[in-house]
Amino acid sequence: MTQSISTHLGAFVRAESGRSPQDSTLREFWAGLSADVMARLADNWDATRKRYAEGRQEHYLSAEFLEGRALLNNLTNLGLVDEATEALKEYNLNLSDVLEEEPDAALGNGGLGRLAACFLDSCATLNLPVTGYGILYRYGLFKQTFENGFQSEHPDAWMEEGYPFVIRREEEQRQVVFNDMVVRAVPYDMPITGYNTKNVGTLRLWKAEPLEEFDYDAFNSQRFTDAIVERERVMDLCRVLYPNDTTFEGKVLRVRQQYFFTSASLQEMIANYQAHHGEDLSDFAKYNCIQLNDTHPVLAIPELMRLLLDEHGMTWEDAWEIVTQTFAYTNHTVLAEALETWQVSIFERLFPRVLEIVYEIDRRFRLDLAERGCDQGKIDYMAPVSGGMVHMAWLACYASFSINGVAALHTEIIKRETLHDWYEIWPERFNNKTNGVTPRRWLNQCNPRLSALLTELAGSDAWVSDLDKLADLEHFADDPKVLGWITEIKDANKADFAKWIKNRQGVEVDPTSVFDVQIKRLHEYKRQLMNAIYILDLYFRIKDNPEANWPKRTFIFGAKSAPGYVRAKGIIKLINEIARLVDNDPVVSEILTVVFVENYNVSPAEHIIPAADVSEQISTAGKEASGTSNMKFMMNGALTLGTLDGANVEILDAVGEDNAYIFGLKEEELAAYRAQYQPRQAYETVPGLKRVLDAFVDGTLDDNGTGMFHDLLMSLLEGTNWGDPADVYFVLADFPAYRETRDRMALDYADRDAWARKCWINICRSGRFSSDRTINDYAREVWKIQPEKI
Ligand code: GPU
Repeated sequence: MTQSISTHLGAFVRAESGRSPQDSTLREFWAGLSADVMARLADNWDATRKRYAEGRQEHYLSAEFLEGRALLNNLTNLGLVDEATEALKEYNLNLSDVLEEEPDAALGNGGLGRLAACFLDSCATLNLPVTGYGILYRYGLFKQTFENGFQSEHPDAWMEEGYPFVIRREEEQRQVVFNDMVVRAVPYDMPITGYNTKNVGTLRLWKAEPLEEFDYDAFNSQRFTDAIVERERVMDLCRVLYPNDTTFEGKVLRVRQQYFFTSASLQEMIANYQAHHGEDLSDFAKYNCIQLNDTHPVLAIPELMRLLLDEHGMTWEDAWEIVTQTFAYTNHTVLAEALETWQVSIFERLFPRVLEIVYEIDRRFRLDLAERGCDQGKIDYMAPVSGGMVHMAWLACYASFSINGVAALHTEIIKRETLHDWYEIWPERFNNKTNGVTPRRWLNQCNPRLSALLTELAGSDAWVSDLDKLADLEHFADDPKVLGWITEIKDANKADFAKWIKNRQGVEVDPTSVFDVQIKRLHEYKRQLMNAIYILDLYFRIKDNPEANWPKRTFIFGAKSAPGYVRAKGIIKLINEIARLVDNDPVVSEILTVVFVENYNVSPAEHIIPAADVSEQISTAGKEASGTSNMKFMMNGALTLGTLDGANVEILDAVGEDNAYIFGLKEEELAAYRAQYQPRQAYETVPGLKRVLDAFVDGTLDDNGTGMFHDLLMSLLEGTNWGDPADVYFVLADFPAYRETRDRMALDYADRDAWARKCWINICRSGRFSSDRTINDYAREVWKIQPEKI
């Protein structure tokens, strides 16, 4: 199709609305325009799929893909933004209004799911034969509202009104067999377009459906409920994304989900192999590589064994050889509470044959280690099955040829601690792949002003698919004219944000204030609480001395808490109460504003990040495996205020100490610090701290009688009765350094040229944090795949 969008838009909209375009809604225009885009990419998509099916491929298995919106991404990749803008003008519509109609595909919790989405974007752009496999959740991550400052959760029926970017492929369905049910796995494919390429990759999301639509016998004999009960039991499987980020919950439905999508995906890989390379599966690993995105898809390991043994008649030795050459495992956290361990009894109930295979892997593992001279204690610790539990990470480490962490520091920690015993035996399996983010969505699309400047200065848009090119622009850091433009662009982005948030939440923010942002899941280790304590302390300092020359600041938060994570919910309420306290104070509200963006998600992030001045990356050293918002901020010219944790370490290495604000205890200092740490002493002696913490409970802030704020205070001062020490995450220990650094940063902002210079250096040195760099590293060092340009 080479005709312009305006030729067909009316017809596509009519097909959606059953009305004339003049009478159609914005939503119907969105659907119509999206349908046009799908029509335009169809042939290339098909050609790409066929091409990839023939050669060596990589399969990215992930329980989460946090895609966000698709239309602007696809319009940009197809070079259709201007045409779409013009076509909509004929109906007196704005492209941006139409784009805002699209729901976010929030099939992920946070960093891990968004990373998977960035990776697919890079694979498409780099023409790499990679397919993503996941689950078509009917309900994505819950929608968050604040009710009197408390988080409440609502279902996110993101595709209930129709979603044009997935195609149901009925004819490619599989069957997944559980002990107590057999389900159909129906694939829904989402096209993944790339920048400056015709290749279109695929995200395949499986949906569970009953074998028979309906039990007609039951229905005909008037037992209507019976007829639908079984159907609903199957549909339950894909109903909802588990809303936990970096915590494990041993729910039966969750393990069902994991087995469901891994089994369906493997069956397809085998069928595809046989269609192209013959019945004999000996060369399976020559043509297929599978990346396990954390342990969520690790059931693929015993399931591939089962398929090779039981369905394809292979010997154990041959099957194991294939399995151990196929899988690569990425670890995304060192937090103990995230490690998935399933009760043997659950496996027994759902898939006894898979359990049998896991036991056999375990038996051979134990023999293997005994032969290597390991003692019984070590063998018991490392074994895939122990204490009535299946340890998914241990299984992954034993069967995978590659084990990687997601930032240099993180990889060192898993080698030294989390996975040390495996590292001792198989050091060659371990490697680092520092995360990255796609510069298409996170710079080119979300920050058109800055992108236009980069393209103009560079003389082309080649940087969009080769972010290292920005390094050539660094010399403009000494050009006062360019520094002026950088400041103007940031100010315009901040004015846009102010309009957006006013419209969304009714909050007024001053675009001339410093925009200081922390957006990420709510977790104690990420230390939103330390940020809140700073703001409350600043509030009191301003009250003490209102005449001093306080820089104007806007503190922006975005965060969802897992619904069952009570303390995280307490922190949300606390921040909302501080926002209210500040807002109600006639003096302080002239200087400070606190905004908690409701229902933080991918598309809000696209409004927030281009407007940020300060990027809060303040996790306890050693706890944030990588972080990825830190990279998005850097690319958009926000300066990092951070600890030496995760990828912050590498950001600092890239930009140098003059261009980042680093503070706090280092990972290697924490153990010794803990031995003598007395949070109560900090509370008594650090100036201002007692006043702030007392305000949690003395009536200054109101938790509506829930006791939440008291619990927060106790977590800092007393520890908990289940054995955690006080202030596990060193909030009070790092607070003085944080306050000093953050104060200094706010003052530095006044010199806009000096500030802009730092921003520019951050932007120009962000090349290594493009997910293109990450994916090229995986492709070369782990997946051993080559570009296949159609
Ligand atoms: N991460 Br495990 C998640 O978002 N969810 C998880 O379940 C696990 C890890 C995050 C890490 O916390 C973050 O540091 C990292 O940048 C991200 O994965 C991608 O690797």
